[in-house]
Amino acid sequence: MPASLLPDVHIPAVSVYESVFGGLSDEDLGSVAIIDGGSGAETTFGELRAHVDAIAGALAARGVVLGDVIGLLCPNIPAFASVFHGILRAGATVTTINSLYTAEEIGAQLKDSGAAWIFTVSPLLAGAAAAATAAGIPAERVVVLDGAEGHPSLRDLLTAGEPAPEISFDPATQIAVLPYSSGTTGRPKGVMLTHTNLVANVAQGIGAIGVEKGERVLAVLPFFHIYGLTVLLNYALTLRAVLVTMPRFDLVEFLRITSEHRCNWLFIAPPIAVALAKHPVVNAYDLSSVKVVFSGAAPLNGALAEAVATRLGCIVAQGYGMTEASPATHVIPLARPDIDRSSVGFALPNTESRVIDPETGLDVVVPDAGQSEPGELLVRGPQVMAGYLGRPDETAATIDADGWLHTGDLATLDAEGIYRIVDRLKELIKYKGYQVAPAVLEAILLQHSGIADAAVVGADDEDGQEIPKAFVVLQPGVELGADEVIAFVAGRVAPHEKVRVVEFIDVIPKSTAGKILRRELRGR
Ligand code: AYL
Repeated sequence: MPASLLPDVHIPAVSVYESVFGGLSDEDLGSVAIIDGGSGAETTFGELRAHVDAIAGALAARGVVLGDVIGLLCPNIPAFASVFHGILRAGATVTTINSLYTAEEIGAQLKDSGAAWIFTVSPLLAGAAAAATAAGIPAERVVVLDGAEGHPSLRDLLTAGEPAPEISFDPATQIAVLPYSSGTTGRPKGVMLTHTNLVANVAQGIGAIGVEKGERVLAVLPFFHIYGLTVLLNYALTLRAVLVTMPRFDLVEFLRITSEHRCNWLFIAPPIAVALAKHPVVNAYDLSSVKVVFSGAAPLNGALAEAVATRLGCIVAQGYGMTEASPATHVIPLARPDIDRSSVGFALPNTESRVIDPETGLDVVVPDAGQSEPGELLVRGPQVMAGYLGRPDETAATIDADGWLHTGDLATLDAEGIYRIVDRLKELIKYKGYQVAPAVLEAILLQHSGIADAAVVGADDEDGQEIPKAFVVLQPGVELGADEVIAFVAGRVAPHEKVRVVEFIDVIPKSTAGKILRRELRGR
């Protein structure tokens, strides 16, 4: 059953700027687009668009041209929106960088993407500057939004007084963003998402769940990740909702901001659902404004979803997707409260979807009642990436000749057209909804002189959330504790990539071709 059951929507052939800001009415211009959750400072749509135009003008005047790549390393603050859209407006491509990354990780992304500039904030400048130096980016192209000696600031760009350039390009082929994802295997790769990919995913989302004009949307999920980027920065702003930004997750601050700013939509990842369902402090806040809690990025347990819905008296919905699909491909539509919350609902409008037997490549048989056998989920649609930057082989291994994106996730399908994600074929681990690439951690573990071999897989913590677990084979005669292994890795990676549990074993199970048998390790 490949075609979506939801009616197709029109996908405009326009740039992201045109799609988000093109149709602003006079009334929209004066209404609030973003509230800084910490300070309460407000930015109207008119101010936001003026900032976007000014940044585009300043960049063009400084030599930025169509197709240049610019790094953006910044937590969720209102200026992120101005900078992100300003760069796109100048015809350049944004490579969004995880703000928890180490200097080495930032440098690797800047180099791989060929970034010519980076935008950051002063608390992240040390890492950004080291990375920029490693990537050959001079200080005058390291913009520090809140200002720093020797660097341009946001104020400098906003007051440059240069008009936005007249840039024309084909939105179907022009790359808008280059987020990094490890996909089904290996290290993070640049995911080439075109303007049309992003515009399509917003239109498809509107065809399934509708945030209404003026509703308040809590923006705690990072804008640098494709979830925050598409659902918050593009989808919510296109619908003229109000983004309430939070630079980092802290439960009490999350509850305070939700309650004080009367937020209506909470877009979250499953670990926040655990806190909303279980933590006693939730009772101390008035969360009556919350209409929908929408979870994505990792599996949501059905009982957990029910517990959140009951405690908050709201709708809980779930979406599924991946960076390579801009990201959304499946969703539980708002109008279907009857659908099991542990499912990911239907394929989005304009999205074809299949479940195939990974051995035979044939579509699974969908029974009249109950679920099909699990198989690999394939999707095809206008939101699927153009490919991985500079990696034709990895692209071909992920998107087949007929345009189907092989997700590396195992799903079931029922006769009603509802999909359930039941497991993962690929090696990727999700920690709090963030990607953790086992290949990166395994390479670090092997740098330790006492470690002979290592494999990293996902394990469950006591709340049923996934955590990275390392299986380690020691060199003969070496004594090493789990804590030492954990500390060794922690000193070399971003906080979300830490190994959380270590098990020592005699040998890492491998196939005859030398591939780690991850399922076997996960099953232990
Ligand atoms: P990436 N259930 C189970 N696994 C999921 C789910 C889900 N609802 N969503 C994402 N994943 C896993 O690139 C799955 O393994 O994008 C998938 O291949 O960081 C991988 O995470 C992709 O991870 C939305 C809002 C999707 C958010 C998202 C999350 C995109 C995460 C649709 O509407």
